[in-house]
Amino acid sequence: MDLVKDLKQGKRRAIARAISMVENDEKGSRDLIKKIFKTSGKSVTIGITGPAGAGKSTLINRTSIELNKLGYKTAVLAIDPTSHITGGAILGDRVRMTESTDSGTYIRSMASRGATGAVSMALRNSIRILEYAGFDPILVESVGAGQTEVDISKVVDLTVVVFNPNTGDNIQTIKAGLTEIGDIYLINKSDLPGANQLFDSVRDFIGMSEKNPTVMMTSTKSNKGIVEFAKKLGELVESRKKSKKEKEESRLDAELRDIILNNVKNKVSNMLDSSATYAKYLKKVQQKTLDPFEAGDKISKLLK
Ligand SMILES: Nc1nc2c(ncn2[C@@H]2O[C@H](COP(=O)(O)OP(=O)(O)O)[C@@H](O)[C@H]2O)c(=O)[nH]1
Ligand SMILES: [Mg+2]
Repeated sequence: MDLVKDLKQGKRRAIARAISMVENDEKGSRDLIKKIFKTSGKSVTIGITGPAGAGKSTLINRTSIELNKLGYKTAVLAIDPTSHITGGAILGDRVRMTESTDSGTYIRSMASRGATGAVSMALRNSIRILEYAGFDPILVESVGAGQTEVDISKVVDLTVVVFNPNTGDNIQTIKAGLTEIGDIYLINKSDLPGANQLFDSVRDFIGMSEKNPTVMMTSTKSNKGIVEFAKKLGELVESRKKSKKEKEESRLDAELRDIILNNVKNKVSNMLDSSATYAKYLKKVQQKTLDPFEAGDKISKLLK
């Protein structure tokens, strides 16, 4: 099987295989990236973020159908922080998202296990794989936005923050720095009471942001606002395409630094494991005859 050739043809099994490879940092995954890297960095990526249960998966399902009607070929990566605990969330997402799979969207759940660095590495490379397979834009679903979890806003070109009425802490969450990240703020579940009020509060608050983001209301239940949302996304995708090159350059800078720092960290860690000097200073710190700062400085100076 020629994985690269199959990927180029958009074969789903090849895409699934390739993403698993980069996700697990398997042997062969670096070789794969080497082969597909050259043409990468052109597809626009859209992060859809917000609290669990906000309706992100349902919304993405509907929106991707509308985007495809506009002529796009959409793929979805769902980063699921709960998947390693229950495994159920992945299935839930898959079930809800099958509809859009039928309409040509590729959907994949990714576990967010491991260090943050490992997640963003897997994410960057999964995006490259989907791009090579012909997808543009690529939607990334993640739980978060100022809460905890994975911060995808540094990896994607556009960020959509999803809120719901009736959850009480929304405005607090927005005030906690959210104005910085959103290009679109969506009040989803607009069929529920309190939606108009939340829309007004978000709009008032967002009004102070330099980015001048859009605030919209959607309901997947009563099928309102989805077409408008997809249209707005389409416009933003086109405008982001123009600045994609500079963005890609600064991302590659960040990625290369990440890789080097990680390599150096591992290297130094291995050195310390077998260093007699380190063992000697550690003993002194443990006996409290030397403080950790002084010991740390002394050891660091000896490292080459
Ligand atoms: N009332 C209402 N419920 C919705 C709407 N969109 C999604 N839901 C429901 O909200 C729950 C969570 O949806 P899901 O898409 O899994 O949210 P996610 O965790 O943000 O991905 C599901 O039970 C959906 O059926 C909506 O517009 N209105
Ligand atoms: Mg979801």
